[in-house]
Amino acid sequence: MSLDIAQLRESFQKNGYVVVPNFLDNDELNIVRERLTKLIVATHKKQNYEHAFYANKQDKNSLKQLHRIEEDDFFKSYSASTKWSSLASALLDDKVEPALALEWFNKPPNYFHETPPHQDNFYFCFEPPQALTIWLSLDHADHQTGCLHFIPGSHLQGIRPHRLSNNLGFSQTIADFTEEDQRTGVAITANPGDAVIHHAETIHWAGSNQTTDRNRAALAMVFKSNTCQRNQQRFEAYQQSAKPFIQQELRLAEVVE
Ligand SMILES: O=C(O)CCC(=O)C(=O)O
Repeated sequence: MSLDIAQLRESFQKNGYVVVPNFLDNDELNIVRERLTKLIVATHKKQNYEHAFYANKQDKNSLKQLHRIEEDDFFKSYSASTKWSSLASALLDDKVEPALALEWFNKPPNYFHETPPHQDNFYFCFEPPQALTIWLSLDHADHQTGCLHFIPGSHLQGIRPHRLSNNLGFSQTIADFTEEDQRTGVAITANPGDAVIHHAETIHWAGSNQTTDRNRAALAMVFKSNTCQRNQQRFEAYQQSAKPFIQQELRLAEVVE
């Protein structure tokens, strides 16, 4: 596949997101899916694994998020593949470190979980904010299953105030999010194999999955440029603010048990 990198970079830098259709061909996509399926089956067997988020602990089909995927041997080497880092590097126009984190985001059918509006760098605390996420669509992400929405250019406006969210798996949401923000969001539908990339300060969210029979899964990889560092003070403040949420999340898990 040949990519017009200059055009992708221009669009990413202007809007704070860009889509690369068919970034993975079917063969590669199937390998990633098979490996994820194995990892998910192994996860179901673990008791109270803290990096797995079930909408309902009694229902393994309700798994909505899996963090620390990079700890799996296959994904550790897969995430070091230059296919991903060269795309990240081209868009940030800088050298990047290997992927920092891999997460599986799912919206299982019959659970109506939204992704609240947020900016990733509120959690990452990178300065300067030279970081992005490549979100590889594993299913059809559309208006029914809950596709991502981005506010174009919001990555150039700084970090908005965030507050605790009541949403399992996403501890924070933008505190002063308005209807106008909602209206400005651009919905990004995606097919399996498409890469949807967003800057760490782009405001984004996703609706809930309204279907009864379709998953909306994606594999997300986070990259940062070599030149940016985590601001430890900000990061500790964020962790402090997220503490009540973790307790709340445990309570939520008790309710659904
Ligand atoms: O998949 C989703 O619904 C959320 C993804 C997200 O927030 C992210 O990749 O930063």
